[in-house]
Amino acid sequence: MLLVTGSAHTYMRGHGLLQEVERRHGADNARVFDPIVKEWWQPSRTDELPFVLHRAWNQMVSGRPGPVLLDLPMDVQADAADVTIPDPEQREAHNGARPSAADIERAARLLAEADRPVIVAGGGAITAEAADLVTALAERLGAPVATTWMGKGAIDETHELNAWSVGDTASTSGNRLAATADVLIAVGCRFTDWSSSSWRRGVTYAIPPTRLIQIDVDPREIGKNYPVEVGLLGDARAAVADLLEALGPGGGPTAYRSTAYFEEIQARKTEWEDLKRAKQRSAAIPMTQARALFEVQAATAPDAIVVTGAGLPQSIVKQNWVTRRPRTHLTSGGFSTMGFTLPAAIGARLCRPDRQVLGIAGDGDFLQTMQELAAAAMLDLPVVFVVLNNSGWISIKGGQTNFFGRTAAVDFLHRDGSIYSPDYQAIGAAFGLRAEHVDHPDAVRPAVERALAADGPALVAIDVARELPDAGLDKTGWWDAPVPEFHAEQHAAQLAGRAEEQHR
Ligand SMILES: Cc1ncc(C[n+]2csc(CCOP(=O)(O)OP(=O)(O)O)c2C)c(N)n1
Ligand SMILES: [Mg+2]
Repeated sequence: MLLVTGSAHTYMRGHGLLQEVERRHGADNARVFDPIVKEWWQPSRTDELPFVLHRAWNQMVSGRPGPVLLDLPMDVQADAADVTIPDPEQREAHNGARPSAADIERAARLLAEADRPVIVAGGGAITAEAADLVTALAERLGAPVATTWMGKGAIDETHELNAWSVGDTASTSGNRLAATADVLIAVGCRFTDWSSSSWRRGVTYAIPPTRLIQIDVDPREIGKNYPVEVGLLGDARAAVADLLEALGPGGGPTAYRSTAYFEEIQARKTEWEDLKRAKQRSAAIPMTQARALFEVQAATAPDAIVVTGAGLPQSIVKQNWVTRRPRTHLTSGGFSTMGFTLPAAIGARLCRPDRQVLGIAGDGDFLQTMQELAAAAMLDLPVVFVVLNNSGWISIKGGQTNFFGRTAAVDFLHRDGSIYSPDYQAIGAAFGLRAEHVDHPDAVRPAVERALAADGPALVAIDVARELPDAGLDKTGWWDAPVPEFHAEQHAAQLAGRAEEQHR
């Protein structure tokens, strides 16, 4: 993303202009973005722009792609200049980096000798458009593919080698298979705490003894959290293509389906699918979020784009939504930002007007950016906003209960203790959306079908459970959150887990 912001006139910097941040340096607004952009520019002259723009473009799209910022002083915007526009052909990096042939050879040998290979696909596999090759590698090796939060969609989740996700709110199958792999090949993932169960040995991974082949385009990721046997620095698509070539022909369903390993993969998957079915098919009222999502998905096309931001909906979508294609599961991932869902869903539909787009938000997430409904209404944009209403920040309530044994300030309540909820159907209608309210699981699917058929912005507000266990999700791993000493039991459990972490 190229962000363009307006800035103080160059000849007035530091004087305290309207909206200028100038405590430590004049026209300093750009530094607010400094930690989250790849690079930023603040040209002082209009004729600098061609030079700055080709650098900004290159930085934005190359290596690990990311946001860049152009902070443009008002006079630089207003001035005219005679410039020569550079030829992009002469300025852009066209080919992604490729790992060395020697490293590819070593990695291929390791994989060919592996008894229990596992592929972990992260967001990098999707960004590099490597999903089809990741699947081909899985089929060549008979290796299950486990995905991180950002990697969901790197393999069709109905594929027999899909092992579901890794980490704390993920899957038992992904964790068990990844933790018992002899060779693990990571494709564009950072091994974050959430997807690695805070690196506790044997929960999601055990590296070592598992031997790690790590593909990443960013050198600072190689070996960052786990030691590598082979680090493959380069574009994920190029690296996986080279590995496939080095491995040569062979493998495929006829070879892997007859192995004991394949049988075990299927057994692990069945265990997980049985476990999650309890909440997914639950008849409880108010309904579980997993049941609500199961019904929502039943109403949508296989290539529908689903967007989530934070809280339980974000994790429950990760666990329950069956993602068939890359770039159809959009999540704020490990930043887990409330308020992400609505604007991101609007952006998704603007980019892909040919797709169904559903923004699935908790009531807390929804309340942070619900004014964006006005944008959807003004653009008459067919997006379905699903509000999973549990009258509170119930994910935080779950965390407080688990870690501290008590809760505080997480329920939306009146002063007399009764539950408070805005009328979300009325909010949708007030903004001009087609809006419905649903409180029975059987009513979800038809309501979403009607919302999709409306071919304009629509909202479906669904009452979901707010009491555990129906309100919660299936925890599958471990997360290290320090617990105060005065909660003796939880404190001891946390220290015991911490003693097993592998992240130095
Ligand atoms: C901007 C922002 N503020 C605070 C948080 C911390 N936080 C994470 S989930 C959550 C509650 C989310 O509530 P809701 O969207 O209603 O989902 P629920 O867990 O209740 O289903 C909070 C406060 C956050 N992730 N992002
Ligand atoms: Mg909520």
